[in-house]
Amino acid sequence: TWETIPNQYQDILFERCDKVAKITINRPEKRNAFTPQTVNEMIDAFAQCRDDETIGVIILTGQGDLAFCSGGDQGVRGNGGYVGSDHIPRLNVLDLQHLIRVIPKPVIAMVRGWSVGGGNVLQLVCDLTIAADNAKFAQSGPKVGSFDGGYGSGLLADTIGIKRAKEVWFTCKTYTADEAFQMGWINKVVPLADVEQETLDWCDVLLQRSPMALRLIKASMNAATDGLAGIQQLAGDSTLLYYTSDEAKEGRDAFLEKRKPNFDQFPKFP
Ligand code: 1HA
Repeated sequence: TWETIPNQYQDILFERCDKVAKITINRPEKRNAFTPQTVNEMIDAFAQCRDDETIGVIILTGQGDLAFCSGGDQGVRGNGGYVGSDHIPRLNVLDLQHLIRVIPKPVIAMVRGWSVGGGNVLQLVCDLTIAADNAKFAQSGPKVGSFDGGYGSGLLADTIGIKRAKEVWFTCKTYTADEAFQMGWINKVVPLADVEQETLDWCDVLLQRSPMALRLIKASMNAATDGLAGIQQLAGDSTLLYYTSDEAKEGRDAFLEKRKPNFDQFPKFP
């Protein structure tokens, strides 16, 4: 059973079940389209999950059976981006995509119904995707006057191949869950009624694995695609591990004690 994590969010639900957090876009009347506010709330919730040592896996999903997410809310699209109460046009979902890439815990998209446009890119940047058999996948940008040439294109090409990625974007056609599975776009398709249990079963498996190993595999697999920013993430993980070593502590302690560090005592592995 899910318990609500205390929050002031308006557009999302934020819940946990033991070590699993669930972030649910809660605008079903708009097929879970996002506004800058929705995105800011998701960024805040993901950041909380990142800091919370007791959370091991994060599920991203949409409220109801009809949609995971239909992308940017076209009703608040102004000139230059999506506009919130501060009247500033934003494409802040790009910040959320990046956060999902670098958060050092597995993120699983649980997809029911439509996964479209910027919503489908969110699904793509998640580490794993479990879909219900009613899921439908599409990029709609060239139909509605938009495109995502970042992760939405490059990571899609890495995921399903260049020819398929161009087909998806050029035609804007819709793919069934089974078709998406065949293309290597998603990890698993199950009957709608089983999708949450299936997702939780995957979470249970991941929670039995070494969190540091999962962290390093995620960073390693993202590094090439993300270029120097990806190397930064992976290198930051090396720094983290190095800081836990006696060798690194010797450097810090010698500085604080105003003496020369003695690094000779440490092994030089081949
Ligand atoms: O490309 C980007 C970006 C690129 C770079 C950087 C940032 C980006 C940020 C965002 C995006 C984008 O997301 S562009 C793509 C925007 N999304 C779409 O083009 C999908 C538009 N929606 C649909 O094609 C369809 O609604 C649907 C396939 C998701 C569902 O169809 P269905 O089941 O027939 O329902 P429908 O009647 O169309 O929709 C139900 C209600 O939800 C409608 O409102 P109502 O008439 O009841 O008042 C509908 O207008 C609303 N709705 C659905 N999607 C959106 C939406 N309202 C606003 N924005 C939506 N995206």
